[in-house]
Amino acid sequence: MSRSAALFDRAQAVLPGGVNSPVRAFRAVGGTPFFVASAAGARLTDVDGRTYVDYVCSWGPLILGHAPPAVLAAIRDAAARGWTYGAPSGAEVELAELVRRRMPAVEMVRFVNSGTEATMAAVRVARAATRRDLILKFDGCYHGHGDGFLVKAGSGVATLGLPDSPGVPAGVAGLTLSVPFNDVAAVEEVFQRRGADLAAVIVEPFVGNVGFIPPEPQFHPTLRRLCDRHGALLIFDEVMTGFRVAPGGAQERIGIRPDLTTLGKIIGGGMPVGAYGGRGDLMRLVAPAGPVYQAGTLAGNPVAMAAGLATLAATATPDFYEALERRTARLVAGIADAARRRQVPMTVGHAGSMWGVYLAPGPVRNYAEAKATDTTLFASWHRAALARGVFLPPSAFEAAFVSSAHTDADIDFTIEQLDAALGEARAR
Ligand code: KE4
Repeated sequence: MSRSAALFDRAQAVLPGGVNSPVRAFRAVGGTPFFVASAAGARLTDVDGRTYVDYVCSWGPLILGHAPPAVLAAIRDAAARGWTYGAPSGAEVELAELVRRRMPAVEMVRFVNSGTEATMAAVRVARAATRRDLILKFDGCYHGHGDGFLVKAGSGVATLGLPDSPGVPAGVAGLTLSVPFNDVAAVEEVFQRRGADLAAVIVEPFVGNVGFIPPEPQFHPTLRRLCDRHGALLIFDEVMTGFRVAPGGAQERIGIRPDLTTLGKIIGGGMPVGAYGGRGDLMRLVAPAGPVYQAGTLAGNPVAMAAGLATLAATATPDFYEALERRTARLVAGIADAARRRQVPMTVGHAGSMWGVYLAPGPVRNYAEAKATDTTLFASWHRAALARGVFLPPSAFEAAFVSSAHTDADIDFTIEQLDAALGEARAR
């Protein structure tokens, strides 16, 4: 028995499903999840000594790869001065000012400890500001595990095929409407019927929780126009896309100014950080400036702030993003070429260094179309790729990432191994 298998046996006795986040359990792709011993750069090493080129990148935070020296030094330096004060520190102000410089629509920001907290708080602000209760989300989009978001959610909920989630009161789920992503007509219909009751629309600008689905050109401008017309607020959930798809996130890439933005992942560089922010008039509603309550013991802690500052400092130039996008484009093109040569129907896409692959002719424009892709072949391909030292997200309903630690040689190796793995998967 491998060390990973032995650890997984022990883990299942004390951790639900043996993991601390469902998608890590490999339920959608089969097999036993590997347990990590260490990670550096673009690679993970498991407890059995196997090494993998990593395209999960901790589900998005690690745009610089694992344990980048500059971020490690910043964490060490901050920790040596104490790692939580329960009182304000300068690093929180510096990171907030940096976020505002990179995302001007975020005039004011509050740090929390996860993307889930950020989206929960952002919706609370929107409901307080509009005095309305309804929110509109999109099928397959995942905004964390807050009760109101577990309605036709993506990521692990989609991966495990859960009918949303038990434990969410009907009264709460009933305040969340959901229509297909990219479906302008469906959005117009909801606004026509319920526009006066809508507090906010919350959307993943590029969807990363049902695989990778880019927005169609008219989609976000329509959301912006309808929100303005009906007095609803537009929330861009940029937990995954923020500082990933462009220096200023998806809102810069798409050219839309949301009223509120939620962030996470990259702004903590792998330490637990989430954030919500946006228009000053809205954020001044948040306690203690205003009456909307939200709080957090470890929010803005100095080590997480230091890791976020060091990470964003290393991604501060357009050249950084251009080089990352070029490398991702080469990877994605190489995978698509392999599929074409093997006559395997495949749809690939990327925005910046966020990318995804569906085993289907495509196009894949929404959750229903993503669900209709060949997830069985994907699972087989994932297993074959893993055996060849390439770690893809263990679900067809997740996006993958490239970091600045992935070299051209890593990309070449990956294309070669994924090509061979596709051949093996097809043959099964
Ligand atoms: P966290 O609470 O996991 O920090 O963030 C929730 C969240 C909110 N919004 C978006 C757009 C997100 O992608 C996420 C979390 N992403 C998933 C990956 N698909 C986290 C991975 C996991 O659940 O283990």
